[in-house]
Amino acid sequence: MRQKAKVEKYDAPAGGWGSLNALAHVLTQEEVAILGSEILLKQNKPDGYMCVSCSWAKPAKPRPFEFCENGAKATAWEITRKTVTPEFFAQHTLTELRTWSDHQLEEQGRLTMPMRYDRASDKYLPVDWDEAFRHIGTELNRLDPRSVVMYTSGRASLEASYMYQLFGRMYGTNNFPDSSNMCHESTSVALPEVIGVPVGTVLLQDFEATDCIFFFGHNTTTNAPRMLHPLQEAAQRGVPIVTFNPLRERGLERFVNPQNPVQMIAGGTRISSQYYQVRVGGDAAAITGICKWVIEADDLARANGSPRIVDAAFIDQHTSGFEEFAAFCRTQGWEEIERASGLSRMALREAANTYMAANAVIANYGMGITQHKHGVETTKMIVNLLLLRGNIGKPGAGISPIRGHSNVQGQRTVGISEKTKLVPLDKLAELYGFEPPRWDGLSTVDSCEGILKGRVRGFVSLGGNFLRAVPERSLMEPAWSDLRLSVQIATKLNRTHIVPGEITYLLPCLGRIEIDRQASGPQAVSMEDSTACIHGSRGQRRPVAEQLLSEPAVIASLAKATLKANPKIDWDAWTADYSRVRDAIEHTYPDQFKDFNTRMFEPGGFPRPLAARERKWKTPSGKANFTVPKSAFAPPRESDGIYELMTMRADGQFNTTIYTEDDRFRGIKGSRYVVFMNPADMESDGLKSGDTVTLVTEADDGVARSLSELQVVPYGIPRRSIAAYYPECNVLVPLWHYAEGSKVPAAKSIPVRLFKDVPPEIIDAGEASISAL
Ligand SMILES: Nc1nc2c(c(=O)[nH]1)N[C@H]1C(S)=C(S)[C@@H](COP(=O)(O)OP(=O)(O)OC[C@H]3O[C@@H](n4cnc5c(=O)[nH]c(N)nc54)[C@H](O)[C@@H]3O)O[C@H]1N2
Ligand SMILES: Nc1nc2c(c(=O)[nH]1)N[C@H]1C(S)=C(S)[C@@H](COP(=O)(O)OP(=O)(O)OC[C@H]3O[C@@H](n4cnc5c(=O)[nH]c(N)nc54)[C@H](O)[C@@H]3O)O[C@H]1N2
Ligand SMILES: [Mo]
Repeated sequence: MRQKAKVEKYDAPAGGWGSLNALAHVLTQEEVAILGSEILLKQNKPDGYMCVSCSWAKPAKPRPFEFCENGAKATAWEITRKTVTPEFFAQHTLTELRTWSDHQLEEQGRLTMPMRYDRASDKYLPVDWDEAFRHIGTELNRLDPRSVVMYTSGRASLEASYMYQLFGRMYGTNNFPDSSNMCHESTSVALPEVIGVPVGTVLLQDFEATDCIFFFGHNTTTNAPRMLHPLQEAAQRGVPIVTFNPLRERGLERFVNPQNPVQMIAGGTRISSQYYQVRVGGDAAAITGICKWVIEADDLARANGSPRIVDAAFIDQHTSGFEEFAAFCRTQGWEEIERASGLSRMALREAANTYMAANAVIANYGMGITQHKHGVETTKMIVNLLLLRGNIGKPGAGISPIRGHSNVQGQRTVGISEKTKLVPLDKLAELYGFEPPRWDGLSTVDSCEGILKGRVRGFVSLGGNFLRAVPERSLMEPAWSDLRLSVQIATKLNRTHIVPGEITYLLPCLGRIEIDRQASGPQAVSMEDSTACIHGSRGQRRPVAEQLLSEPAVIASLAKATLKANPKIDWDAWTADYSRVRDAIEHTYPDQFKDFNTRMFEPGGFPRPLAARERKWKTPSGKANFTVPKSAFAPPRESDGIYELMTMRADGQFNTTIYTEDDRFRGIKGSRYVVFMNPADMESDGLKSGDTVTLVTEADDGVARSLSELQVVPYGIPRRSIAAYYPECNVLVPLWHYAEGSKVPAAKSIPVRLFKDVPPEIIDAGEASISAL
């Protein structure tokens, strides 16, 4: 039996005292005293370290405390003094550890020694670093580089990422999937086609100049809390904030800055001025409705000879495809739009009026847009909306994908990509005198498929928790054990580490907050935030264990152990002094990283040049492109008993890292095994609050996917939409259920059926096959 969750209505604003209490809880748990210590004062400051939690921009003039509750939690989690030692591994077999929860595993503290899996005892045994590198190098050389995957989670620095991709390409592979493949890849595919850049165009100062903010599918309260500051400032100036989200997310309603005593007493600021509970997956339809109102108003203005509503000069000079898009909007029926979006035409008209009244509009979005079957098209719909009134490439306006991990955007910038067209292969060939592979590598979904089919034989992971983050858990875990080689470079113990392949190494590394001392002295690293600004970061804390190596040092050693010597690369010199790696990055990307070493500590970071910010469109047409969606209108499947399940994060987690079992702002305490449901749906299914149900994925591919004992929580969510937590629900996601064009798993709308009494044969079919491993 699972522990029951306590469900309480959360009425307080986001931030405020609750924030400080929740933080104090994690700090006590991690046995670190960081409140009031120097360490948090250094977070996100030009002379400090860049937070390891989210990727939100860091202002040039930081607040005295430029951190949030969740950033502080992430810091405490990383610099905890709890450690996992060889004695710990001597006490526990991996079979035993596989019965532990994600929280229990990471809670043990920081990894301290390189370890190798020993099949005879089913335990990890300590190993010498040199011996580990030598053995891994030998094994890599036995494998076909095409069968080896080199995964990156989004935390590694620009320096580590650049070295990693270079190592991999010299070894002979382009198999560089990363966490972005499960995250904003829909953005990276959509934006180049329509505006000619793969990333967002806004800068922090645009939030000061904007007069309207649209917000789609992001839980800012929990996942980018520092962003609530610019939003709050905008709201205080009277800027309308128009939010589309199936759930009423607390911080998008009211926010109190916990560091401001006056606000703590006054009860905070409203954030959203208009809040639309769109149906899960209904954004493309909602945006079509808004655009339809804009086009109709513009048609009327044209007929009357009044000033145009759309920015006709911008559209003429800068865009293509407007007429086709306008015709598409005119022909869409209101009934279909209402059904698909779950919003009334009058609600959409209200949103359109707010949009039309503004001169400079920013559109933000997160996983609620990208992790859908039509995530790429819906991203393009957001661009259509902005283009109508010239809202790209002018102050106070632009598109703002809110990225996930703290350097996930930057890794793609410096060559972590499975797509060869995104990597300057000729340049790498010229600089380092080798012939890089020219074939496209495997994305995350492709890698999973390769593992399932036995084509992938080796897996090297620079951070992350691949097995827990990917779909199709019940098939992936058993298949993973067939890998010949698994190499995990990590800070904390997680599920992926305890499902061994034939040869398995667990290599512990420094975290970003730790002082990274090399031959030339303490090193700095750098990252790129969500607004494409590059920041330097210096570790502040003494490393938790002596044997830890930095990520660049681990990568350099692996490269030396695997590759033939190359006179054009001195891996030792790069490890000794990371500024040389930055020089190499600058040589590879001279336009993007001009004077990298001298600019990396500029307050606020230095912005990479982005053509779209200057209204230069590096698209095939040379214009910004309006596009007509081909398939974005999925009608709700109301009649056949199917629910659309979205999987999302709670306040007490960072991805697969579970700090606590609570989700404070949604009023959940003590268990993550809950499912949020519309009370009317509960009634029609004969369910009461607190009943437990089983979810079974609707698919006829012969794979049993189910998760049972989920506690029903009545919640304000559109009918036929339900919500539950990632990663627990990953057992329900079919591998083939992904965004068209980007292959981002469609984790936000999984078709499921819901059972109160479950036939015994399907009870936890998914989990059963995992424990049978
Ligand atoms: N503290 C903390 N910070 C984090 C993370 C973390 O786990 N914890 N993770 C980091 C990472 S890697 C990422 S990618 C980001 C993720 O940050 P988010 O993008 O906020 O991701 P989710 O928690 O999955 O929440 C998705 C949001 O979209 C809404 N949503 C779901 N479906 C739809 C839909 O169809 N339409 C609309 N309009 N909305 C929808 C949900 O209600 C929810 O508010 O956060 C990053 N920051
Ligand atoms: N169903 C469903 N699935 C999802 C999502 C969803 O919303 N729903 N979201 C997707 C998204 S957006 C993402 S980004 C992925 C996340 O997937 P990943 O990025 O693979 O997972 P994380 O949980 O962030 O990885 C946590 C682990 O990283 C390691 N780590 C932490 N810091 C460091 C470091 O500095 N160096 C190294 N080497 N290791 C470190 C620790 O060992 C920790 O256990 O999950 C995806 N999966
Ligand atoms: Mo992410």
